[in-house]
Amino acid sequence: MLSGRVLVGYGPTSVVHEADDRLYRCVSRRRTGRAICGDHVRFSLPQPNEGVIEEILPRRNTLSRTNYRGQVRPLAANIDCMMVVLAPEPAPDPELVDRYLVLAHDLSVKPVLLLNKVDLVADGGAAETRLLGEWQQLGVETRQLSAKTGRGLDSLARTMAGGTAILLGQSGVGKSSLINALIPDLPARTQALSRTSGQGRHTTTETTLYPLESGGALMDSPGIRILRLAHLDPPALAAGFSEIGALAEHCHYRDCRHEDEPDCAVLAAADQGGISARRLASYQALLRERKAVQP
Ligand SMILES: Nc1nc2c(ncn2[C@@H]2O[C@H](COP(=O)(O)OP(=O)(O)OP(=O)(O)O)[C@@H](O)[C@H]2O)c(=O)[nH]1
Ligand SMILES: [Mg+2]
Ligand SMILES: [Zn+2]
Repeated sequence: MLSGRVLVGYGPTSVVHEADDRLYRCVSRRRTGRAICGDHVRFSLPQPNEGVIEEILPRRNTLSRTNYRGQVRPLAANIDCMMVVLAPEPAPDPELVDRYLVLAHDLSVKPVLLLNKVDLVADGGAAETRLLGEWQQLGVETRQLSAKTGRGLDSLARTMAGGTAILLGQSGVGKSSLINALIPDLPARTQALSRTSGQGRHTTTETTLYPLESGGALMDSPGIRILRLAHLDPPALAAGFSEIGALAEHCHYRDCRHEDEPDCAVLAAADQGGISARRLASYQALLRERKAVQP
């Protein structure tokens, strides 16, 4: 029996990186379920070029989202750090970032916000810095970098050593460009992936893991516009907005929804600028969405 880590899954087929650095195409069995990017697996090799996954080792965590039909879709497993990438172009979607932070909190994974393409901001990025400031105040680590000029990449590589980090964010923010800048032999690795999977040219339509020499790993993921979190229950959603939770204790009603109730400490704070009204709107949108799916 061999063991390794799943680099990418295409339905029942996956590419596994074995301990001695070889790649194998493997199929999952109904009994074990489908292996996903980041899984640690044990597999047998009944034929030289096709393995069979015999066991998926218990997942430390699973990053999932709800699809448009309300089904939970696992994207990747065994993650230590969620790197949410934003850029001056395409324009940031702050609500999407709030949602990633909810997910990170739920998985007990450290979030880091990466502002990429800082080479494009002429005025030192006043608008972007203001935007990042909102999350910084909540204790979220933020970094400014450029895949194009290399700014900030050395220190990013040092933070990643050891763990598994996933790059997430809208399409076009530069996730794949960052991977390309951080992994010098990326073209060769992509070719090896395509050769092994037999899926033709490898693209970033599937979340893909790249092992790092430091022992850690970096995952690239396809860009998304909407992050649905209908699989998280209201307490899990609330936990992602700690500044709201702290104030909710002072609301008149214990089950206050912070919408139009009298003596609501959260609404009062949002009015006076004590908390971000934008974040409160993000939270309420999540609750509404959840109600629409599971009334
Ligand atoms: N100026 C500048 N352009 C960048 C930088 N990083 C990426 N780009 C450009 O932004 C565009 C999108 O980059 P990608 O790396 O494909 O973006 P992505 O996040 O992987 O997009 P998806 O795979 O669609 O989710 C490309 O044209 C890159 O050349 C940067 O730091 N500065
Ligand atoms: Mg990409
Ligand atoms: Zn309230």
